[in-house]
Amino acid sequence: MDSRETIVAVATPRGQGGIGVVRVSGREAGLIANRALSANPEPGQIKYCSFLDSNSETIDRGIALRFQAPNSYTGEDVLEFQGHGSPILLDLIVRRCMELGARPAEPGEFSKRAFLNGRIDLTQAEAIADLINSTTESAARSALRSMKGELSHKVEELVEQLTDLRILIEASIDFPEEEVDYLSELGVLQRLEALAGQFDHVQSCMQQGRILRDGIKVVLTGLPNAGKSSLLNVLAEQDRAIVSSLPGTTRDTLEQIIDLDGIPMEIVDTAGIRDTQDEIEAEGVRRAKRVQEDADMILLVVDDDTTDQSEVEHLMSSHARFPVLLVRNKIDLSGRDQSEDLMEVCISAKTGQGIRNLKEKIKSAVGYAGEQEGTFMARQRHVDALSRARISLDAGMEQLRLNQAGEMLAEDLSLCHRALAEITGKITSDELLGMIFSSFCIGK
Ligand SMILES: Nc1nc2c(ncn2[C@@H]2O[C@H](COP(=O)(O)OP(=O)(O)OP(=O)(O)O)[C@@H](O)[C@H]2O)c(=O)[nH]1
Ligand SMILES: [Mg+2]
Repeated sequence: MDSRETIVAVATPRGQGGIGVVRVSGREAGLIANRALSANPEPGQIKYCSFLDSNSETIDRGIALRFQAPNSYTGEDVLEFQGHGSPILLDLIVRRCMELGARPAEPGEFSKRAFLNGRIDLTQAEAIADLINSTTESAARSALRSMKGELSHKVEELVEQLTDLRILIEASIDFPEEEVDYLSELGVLQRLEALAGQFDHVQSCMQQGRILRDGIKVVLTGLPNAGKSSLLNVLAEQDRAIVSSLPGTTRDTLEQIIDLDGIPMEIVDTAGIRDTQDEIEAEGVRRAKRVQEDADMILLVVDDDTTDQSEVEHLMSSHARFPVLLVRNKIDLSGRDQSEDLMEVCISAKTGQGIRNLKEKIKSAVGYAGEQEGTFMARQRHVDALSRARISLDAGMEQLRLNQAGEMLAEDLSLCHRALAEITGKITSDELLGMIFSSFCIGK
């Protein structure tokens, strides 16, 4: 990608609509405005005018907006055509812009330029894509906070303190005889420990944000007739899956996404697990086992009225390698009360008893504390970089504690700093940028 080229794309979704927007960014934007508009707005102004083809025939009439570098979304000269939402007309406008020197934009290229021109940092660019893709209100609100820079701000605070400490430590290395005394006099270890505490805080905020962004996948499993499909229907608040008193009703896996207090939660209903001669049911059982592999959590549903404790324990142990929540269903028949066990919950899919409690236990099992003031959206990439930074910080503290090695400490803190800089994009690779921006939609 040559960042000096002028790019063009339709910025509104494909299809008919009231309005359609074509966006142009780059140094030819002014020239295109001159040639393709019946009246050229001043930068920062809007003008109602005709959009013209190469014969000066009108393609459409609408509003044109111009922004002058650096005061635009991309930081470059920008022109926007806001016409009617007809794919044919929008394509004609794009073609006209290409005749005048623009080329089609790649996915996310406008935002990539905004990043490269220093208009936004990397977490903000990512938050724009996350905002567009949000599936719950909480997720959208959190993405907006990240877009405004709250995630970067938290990381910047860590970077600032780290930088102060690095300066002190680097200075002490220049005077090796006094190094150790100097470091302890300044309370460097205590300050590093305090910083580690702040890392933990940011990490837990990020983890919340990541759950909001990525959602969670929960798989229902258990013996036939335990009430898995009934539970799916209760959680989905609709008659989604077939329920019957015949064991072996469900065969195909069935997915439904629900809003679990702000978390997009995908629930998967599966065939009841049993040995069977029925070829189709046996395939259902195989699929049920496969889908467990990439679940964040498994809800092991048992019929509390008919399943004895040894059977429950056997089922639990056969799922020991997964994060499992035991769901004792049909308590309207068994008469059991609530369970004290954190990883166990008593419900009735029939009466709805215990469902609220089940939702709370799922949230706490995946480590979600609910949307709070200041919850920002984050990605796995951020969580990973922060934990790498934390590992280097810990290693540095070990060097100081055990070996009194100031130079090794300085080296670890430099690695820590690098990992933090990756989050906001101060240090990036082309490969990473390619990965991030290619997942954007075209025109953003
Ligand atoms: N009394 C009572 N009956 C329930 C409850 N939950 C489910 N059932 C009944 O149990 C039977 C089996 O329910 P399903 O939801 O089809 O069970 P399943 O686990 O999906 O069964 P398979 O798909 O065959 O594996 C149905 O007759 C339901 O009406 C409950 O909480 N209380
Ligand atoms: Mg079923």
